[in-house]
Amino acid sequence: MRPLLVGALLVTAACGGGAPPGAGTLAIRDPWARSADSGTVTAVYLVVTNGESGPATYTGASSPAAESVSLHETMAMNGMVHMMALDTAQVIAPGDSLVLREGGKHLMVNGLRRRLVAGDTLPVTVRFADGRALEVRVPVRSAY
Ligand SMILES: [Cu+2]
Repeated sequence: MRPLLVGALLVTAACGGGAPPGAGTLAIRDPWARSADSGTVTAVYLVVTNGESGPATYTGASSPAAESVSLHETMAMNGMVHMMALDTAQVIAPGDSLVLREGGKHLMVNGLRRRLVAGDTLPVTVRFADGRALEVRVPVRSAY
């Protein structure tokens, strides 16, 4: 899948000429969210790829369609599945990715202000320590 360079307006100054698309940039790939009812919670999965020459630090996310968004990790302990809130700052080394996927890290979206059904998009803003923000339109998939 092609990386979504939705934050391009904010990062164009950092792009080197002649680099392949997606290289030399901070990009979000493969976003999706689970369908959910209004007033409930849902999870967003995506990959933040750091193609830049320096580290990038994820500091948080938000959505105008939700009360709050936090970074969680799902872990199995003693045969039970738990979710833990992670320290919000996540350093992504150059060439590395922050991977949010089912059964692992995810964005927990709390207090949905509207129902999300398959085919909708959920707007999410992902923020970094240097002040940059990547806007993502996250496609909604059926929960089951
Ligand atoms: Cu969670």
